Amino acid sequence: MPTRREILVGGAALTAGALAPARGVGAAAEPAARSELPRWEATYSGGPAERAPLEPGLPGHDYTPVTVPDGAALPFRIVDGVKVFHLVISEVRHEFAPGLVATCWGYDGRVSSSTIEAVEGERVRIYVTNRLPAATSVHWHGIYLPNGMDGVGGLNQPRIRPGETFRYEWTLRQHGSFMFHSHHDEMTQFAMGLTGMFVIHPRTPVEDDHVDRDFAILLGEYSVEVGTSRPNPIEDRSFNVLTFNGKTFPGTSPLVVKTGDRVRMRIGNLSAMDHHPVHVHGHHFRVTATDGDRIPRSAQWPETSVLVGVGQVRDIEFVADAPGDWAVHCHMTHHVMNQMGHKFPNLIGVDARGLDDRVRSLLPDYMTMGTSGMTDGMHDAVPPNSIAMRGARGPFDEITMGGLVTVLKVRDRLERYDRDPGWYRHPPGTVARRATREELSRDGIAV
Ligand SMILES: [Cu+2]
Repeated sequence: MPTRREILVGGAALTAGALAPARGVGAAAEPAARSELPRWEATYSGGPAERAPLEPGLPGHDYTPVTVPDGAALPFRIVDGVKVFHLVISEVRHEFAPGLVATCWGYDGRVSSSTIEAVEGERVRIYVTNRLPAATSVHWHGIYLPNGMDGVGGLNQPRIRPGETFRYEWTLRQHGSFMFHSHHDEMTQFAMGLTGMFVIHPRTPVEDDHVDRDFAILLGEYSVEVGTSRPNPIEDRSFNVLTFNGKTFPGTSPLVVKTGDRVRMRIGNLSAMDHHPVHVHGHHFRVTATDGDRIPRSAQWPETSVLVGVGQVRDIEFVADAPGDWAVHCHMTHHVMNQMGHKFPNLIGVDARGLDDRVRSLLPDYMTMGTSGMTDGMHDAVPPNSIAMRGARGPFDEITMGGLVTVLKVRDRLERYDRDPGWYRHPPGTVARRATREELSRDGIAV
């Protein structure tokens, strides 16, 4: 029987005799040359695995590096025309936000914020050293490669035992936004932080692809119980530390751009259980690529929120033409909360004065949900090594979000991208404020 791929590759000529063997049924059934195939049929696996590699691409010359907020691209060296990386996996003391440090596992000393950056056509050799107390393996998510380099422990390779160094090597045959992650004891190792992004730049410019700011952002979620210092891998529902590149608001660095910049955000999601609709304020964007491929211009669609499912990448692009401080956040309200956001009795509308003191004699960490919601000074006192469930000082008042939140800072004048320009200064008369008695009277508003 022909495989699905053989049918696709064989095209219409084969469907006439679909029950016949794929080969040996005459010239009409010979697969067409790959270059003659329609786009989608030609790209299911990138073509023959062993293709002569091209010269390694260099940052600033062959590509403009991505910006990894709160993270970094992995260093490399070039040896005999091959780009060589060394990915060390180890325990990491990681700060999710000021006040919350946990012992996690990370790539290159970072939790969920290391990016491998390469160029289409070059050959990569990635040494993976395991300094964990547990075995692991690394899967290169969405990337065309020989089956034995795919990194699924047990299926494609032996597990990488503690102390061992494995070598992965293949030639990159595509470009786009991809990811890498552990594929051994996945539940535990994702929960501990073993995720990263893998960006492959195009060898030749792609039409309509140029951007001024190119951000790589990986979503994640952790469960760090108050009073503990390691993520809990058993958690499957109530994640209380949700992260952009391993940081949770207010620990996330802002995304700094100049007015008029073309901006790309490559948003990957390697959360354990949750899809995240990421919403960008102040701008509409186009969804321009997935980890499957760049979307033809005619098929890109406009959005204000992009749903990034677990195991998916979405590229979005827009022109940042609106100066200001614009929130960028997951639109799931429970994903814009930090620790302690999920275990409170609902006391909305209840007079709970004095309740905390009485319950704390039994449960020292007890805190009642505010009687008008979560904004009744709930961040003032938190147990050691924990962060408020939400809240950061803003320029006007407290910002009542935590978790999957960052700020897109669009500025007319900007000296440098790598420094927080501070809060936006609004033109006079453009900030919402308390209405005056005269205004209410003039417009017939009775309050
Ligand atoms: Cu979310």
